[in-house]
Amino acid sequence: EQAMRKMNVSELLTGLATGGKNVKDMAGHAFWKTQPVPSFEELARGKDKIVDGEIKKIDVEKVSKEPSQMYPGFEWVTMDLKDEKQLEEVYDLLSNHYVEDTEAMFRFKYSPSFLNWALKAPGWRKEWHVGVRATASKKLVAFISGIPVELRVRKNTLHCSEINFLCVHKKLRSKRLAPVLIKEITRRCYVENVFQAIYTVGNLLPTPVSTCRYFHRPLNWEKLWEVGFSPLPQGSTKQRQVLKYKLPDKTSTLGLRIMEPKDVDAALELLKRYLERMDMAQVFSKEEFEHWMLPSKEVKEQVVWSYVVEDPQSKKITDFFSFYNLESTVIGNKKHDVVKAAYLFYYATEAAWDQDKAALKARLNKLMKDCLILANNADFDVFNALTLLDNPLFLEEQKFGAGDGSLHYYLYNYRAAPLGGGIDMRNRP
Ligand code: MYA
Repeated sequence: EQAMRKMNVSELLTGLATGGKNVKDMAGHAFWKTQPVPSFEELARGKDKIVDGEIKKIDVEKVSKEPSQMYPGFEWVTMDLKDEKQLEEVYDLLSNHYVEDTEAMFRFKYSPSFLNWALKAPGWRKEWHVGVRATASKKLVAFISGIPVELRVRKNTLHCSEINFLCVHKKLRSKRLAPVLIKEITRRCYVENVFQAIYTVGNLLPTPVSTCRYFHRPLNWEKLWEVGFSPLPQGSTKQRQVLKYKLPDKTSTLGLRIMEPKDVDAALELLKRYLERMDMAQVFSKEEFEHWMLPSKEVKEQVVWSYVVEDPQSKKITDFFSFYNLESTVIGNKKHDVVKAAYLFYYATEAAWDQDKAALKARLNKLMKDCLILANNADFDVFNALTLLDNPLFLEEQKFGAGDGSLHYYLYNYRAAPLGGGIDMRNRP
């Protein structure tokens, strides 16, 4: 009965069953129960009773100026990611020890170019790139990072940090190092007068403000089948599956082209208006928009792809979409080393203001079909998207299939009634 009650709470929270995985009550979370995050129980009492706002007032004077004690044999280090060697160390740690699927078939492989992009967003501070080294060998064994982000949650805009890339070497797992890293990055945020954070985790912890599900659209079905990602449905054949996912070579939207620096103002304006419809969204400055959407010319491998639609008559930018490149290592497969995945990033369309929802749906389907074609032509194997923004309007029609994974969205030191009206937050890892 206890388990049932917990299931109901998480279902209530997320609208999704957790399948009994990772379900513990607050008392079972020795670390999280000490942190300024809402408890499951609080939510179970009724979301109508929740008033959005800060959980704990932080007195910066009382925040320690020094890092907390580290376990014997290990030491804190602030990583300097401008130094290519140190960037490479973070890359090595993550490519061997970062997130895997539950069956350990795939592991995220963030390229150094990707890490540069994700960790050096405008306003980044090196103090928020926190590492742990083994004192004797100086080997990097753990990492956690933050970048600054302006986040609107309903009507309130928060100066947040976005916490990501928490990773502990496999040999040091289950030794309570993660809470030490989390407390240290928290301290480093507090001393900079940042008292809230956003983060996403695949596991259920106390307590998500929203939960999204992963959807996958095969591009190279045969390879996905060979690596064990896509099953062959009963009664189908390989040829039929390949045919099902076949895409044309050419896009069909009139005026669709690669986004250029001259489009930034118009595309940002469009995105800002579009995101106003969401309950939670990043508030982009121009500099941030350029950073996140315009591919850097300096990097070895391209990380982000952005396109606009320029109306041939009016010359107005009517639509915009983007996706990013994140490979996964295929663990122990003879034929393939990596799966090349494109992740849908931000998009916006004038059709969002059409009174008629069907018009939005039709427009998004047209745009996303072209987006899939472009990703396919860029040699991606699979196209991933979450159930956020207006994605549910095109996932099925564009032949996405529901994945096993969910992504929970969390706020630190901020209480908010569960978000139903759409969220923007990009597909963080
Ligand atoms: S999500 C990606 C996380 N990384 C991975 O999954 C990579 C592979 N796994 C690992 O490297 C380790 O398993 C990690 C845990 C490091 C994840 N978020 O040290 P432990 C809690 C939050 O014995 P380990 C991302 O990067 C766990 O519930 N808490 O465990 C966003 C337990 O606490 P409690 C987590 O397995 C990160 C305790 O830690 C996570 O050796 C956002 C166990 O510690 C997790 N992903 O190491 C972090 N995993 O007993 C929060 C486990 O209470 C940021 N735990 O249940 C909060 C905001 C901070 C800034 C605030 C500023 C104002």
